[in-house]
Amino acid sequence: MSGKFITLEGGEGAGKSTVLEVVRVRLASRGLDVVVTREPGGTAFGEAVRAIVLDPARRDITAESELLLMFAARAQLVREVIQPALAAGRWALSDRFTDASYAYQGGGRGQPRARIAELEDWAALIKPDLTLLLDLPVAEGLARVGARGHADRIELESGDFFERVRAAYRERAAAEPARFRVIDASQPVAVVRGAACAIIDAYVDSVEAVA
Ligand code: Z5A
Repeated sequence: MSGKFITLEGGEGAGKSTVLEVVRVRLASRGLDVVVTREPGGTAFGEAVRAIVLDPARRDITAESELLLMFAARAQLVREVIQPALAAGRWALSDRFTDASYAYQGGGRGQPRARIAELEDWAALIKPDLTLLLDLPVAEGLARVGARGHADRIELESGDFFERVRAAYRERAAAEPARFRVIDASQPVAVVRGAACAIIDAYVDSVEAVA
């Protein structure tokens, strides 16, 4: 069976980190060899970019620079980690990918969709096979991350910014129903985890059925 690429997306505090581990374990229990990564990050170069873009002291970064930095990290991650994994028949699981650029830099910052699509074509190269979108009211997500007591550069944005991010994610999910599965992330953790496992089981079954 050839490797598949699965991504987790959602706004602040939606529970991606919480769900990531349960998805990884579920895939492994199906006998799949899984590479787990995150964005921005996942490579030495990408983690260096992450430190810059999330640094709350870097108030000077322009919307254009931010978009290019996200794709610089992504170009490296795809070529260094994801493509080699898929080529070897492994599965790749990423905490965020290009949909986050459409949501944050497109929806949040107002960067033109066509510009992001162009970058996607030549820098990202690949699209996820399956994307789990953890959807949560903005206020609830911000309350969850606010409990941490520290905010990164993007978390310092306004509620309006995160409403635009959420709307952009939901728009993308509606436009690509075959790839997206939307989970109501306001449900208790156990329910969200159960929903993620059911989606993964059904997806792996469907892949095995055509293999
Ligand atoms: N970004 C971008 O702008 N453009 C891009 O192209 C890419 C990324 C790829 C990455 O930061 C930032 O980069 C991100 C988008 C931007 N924006 N910011 N900031 P990150 O990876 O550090 O942050 P994050 O992706 O937003 O993750 P997060 O804030 O840590 O949230 P999360 O992983 O989705 O949630 P969590 O850590 O699993 O849960 C948060 C808390 O809620 C925690 O205490 C949990 O115990 C609790 N939780 C989780 N689920 C539940 C439920 N169901 N009920 C109650 N409580 C829950």
